[in-house]
Amino acid sequence: MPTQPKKPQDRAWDSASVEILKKAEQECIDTCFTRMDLQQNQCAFGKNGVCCRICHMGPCRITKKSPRGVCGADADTIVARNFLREVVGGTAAHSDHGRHLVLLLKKAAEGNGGDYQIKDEKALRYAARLYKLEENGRTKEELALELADIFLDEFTKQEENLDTLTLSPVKQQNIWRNQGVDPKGIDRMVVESMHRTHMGVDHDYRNILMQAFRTSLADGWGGSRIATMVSDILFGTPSPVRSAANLGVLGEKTVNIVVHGHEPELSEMLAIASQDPGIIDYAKKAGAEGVTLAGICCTANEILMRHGIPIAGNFLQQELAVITGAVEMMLVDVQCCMPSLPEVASAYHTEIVSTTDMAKTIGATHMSFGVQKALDSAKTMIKRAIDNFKNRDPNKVVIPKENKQMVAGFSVDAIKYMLGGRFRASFRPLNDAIIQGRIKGVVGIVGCNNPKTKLDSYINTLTRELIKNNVLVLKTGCAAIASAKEGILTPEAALEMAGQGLREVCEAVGIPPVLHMGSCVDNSRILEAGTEIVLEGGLGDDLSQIPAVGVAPEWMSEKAVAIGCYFVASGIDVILGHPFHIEGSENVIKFLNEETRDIFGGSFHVYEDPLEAVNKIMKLLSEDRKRLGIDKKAERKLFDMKDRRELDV
Ligand code: XCC
Ligand code: SF4
Repeated sequence: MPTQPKKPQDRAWDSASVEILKKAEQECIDTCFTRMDLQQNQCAFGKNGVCCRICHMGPCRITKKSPRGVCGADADTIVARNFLREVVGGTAAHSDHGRHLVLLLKKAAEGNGGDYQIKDEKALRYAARLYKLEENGRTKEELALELADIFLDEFTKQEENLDTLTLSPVKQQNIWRNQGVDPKGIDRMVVESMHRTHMGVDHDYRNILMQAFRTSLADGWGGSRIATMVSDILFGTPSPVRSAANLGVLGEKTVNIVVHGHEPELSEMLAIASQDPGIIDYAKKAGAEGVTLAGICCTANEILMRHGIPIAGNFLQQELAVITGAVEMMLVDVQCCMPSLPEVASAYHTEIVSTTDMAKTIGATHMSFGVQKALDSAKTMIKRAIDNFKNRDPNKVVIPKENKQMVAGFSVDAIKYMLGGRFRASFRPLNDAIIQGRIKGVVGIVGCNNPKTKLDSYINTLTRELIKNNVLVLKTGCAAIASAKEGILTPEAALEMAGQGLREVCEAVGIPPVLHMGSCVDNSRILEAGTEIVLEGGLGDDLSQIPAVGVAPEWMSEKAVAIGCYFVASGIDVILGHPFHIEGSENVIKFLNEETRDIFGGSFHVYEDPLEAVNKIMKLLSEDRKRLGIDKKAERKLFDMKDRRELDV
């Protein structure tokens, strides 16, 4: 463990972050990076998952000398219970976000949505068809209302399976049913898991871990999938859009407003309000050239995907954005917003504003954001930020130059359209490219940053190597932002960095080798893309058979744990850049990293070195390809492959 504090250049990959970290040092501002130094030698019991504080006979810690807690729970039980509770946290966060959107959809359908309307009727009708609603002759409001009620039922169902599960390949559903992990209502899964981890209930680590997978499925193929669908219906399905990323997007002469968090309701309105001529006028009267709206984390990804609003940074840059001294207001909603923000902001003129009653922070201004007068609320907030412009201290301002161009907005619909054109939108060209071996496989790189390792370093090293090896990369969340800052979310990047096969495909289609698919909940888009590949045919009949791998390189949140679990439960191998807090139980490790393979067709793998991860990924993809019979030999006999599949079915 290092005893010396790290140098800024050892903490972050991009020069903009390094520059601001130096500024923070000079101005003696604490950040998560310096606080991480103070947290060295983090608690080994917590790290190994063997601390139990589920009841008040404890807290109990498992050691060689005391291998059982007071109640008799051993390391396996304690580690598994702690793990399940993490999955519950992640599932609850994603799904509650989904619920908020469904409630908004319902209001909009009933005519009580204030400034919110059903923006994307095509997405609505597509969803209605997926859920087998009678469409003919019905208005979009009627359809939306029925759909909203179906979605709400997904949360409250008691004994029936989630309808949303049926959006997955049929074989996947059979696997889940046979393994007893098909989730019932989303809320029930969360509650049941809390019950099962109460003192004295479920003690069999395997049984507990299977519940973790079941709960995670209620996230990926439930709450998250619903969140994505409803966002698209309310705010529009993303399509390719140009934008820019990194701290350099902040304006020297404009009022800078940064949105941070996850739920798109407010940021959508801010995106609209920030373009309002009255607002721009107001900013000019305050001596600014206009308003720059930018984002951090997934709220940013939501408005990037739909409006091309630039990205100021990913998770570990939230404090750095404030330290530029150039941000008039940072609006936070839920998830991933550090409680340190008001403290950091107190050294500058930045006002931190919390916007939802379920998430308040000491030191932040609280401005409840009301749905009924959403646009007015957004304008009020922006005006307040403009009023704060005069307090900016030019002596404290450093805006790094760095800001890279990107193309984002790759919903599944957009990918289909890019691949096949308007009249024959389809995944066929992608499947063919995979079968021919021009693309070796598809890898989803997702998740956060973590100050335990250098910001973006693992993500960027891994991504570069994969595209060089002809792997098409799908990205979401802060991992996608890392690539945006790296400048590889552009079609031009394909020319420079991708291997020959991938380059040919990207050039023909006009897409970047790394596709930004959205926010954390939009990992459901990756599942959807995988399903499209299966349905298109020729690459197996469930997700475990297609050459695909998931990676969470620098993950930190409970949501990432849930995401990892639903990927594995969907048959997709998942590489972690650092392990879960499960090291205290050999049995739990073995179950998650090996036994799940026989159950679902995919398991977890831990690789702390990104290049070792690349080797493992290429090996996994090539095993998948062999099993499909599309290794070298089969490449020359494309059509035999199709015949073989028909025989298989
Ligand atoms: Fe949060 Fe979604 Fe992680 Fe980024 S990636 S740190 S969870 S913002 Ni989803
Ligand atoms: Fe200790 Fe058992 Fe209570 Fe956990 S549940 S704190 S192991 S007595």
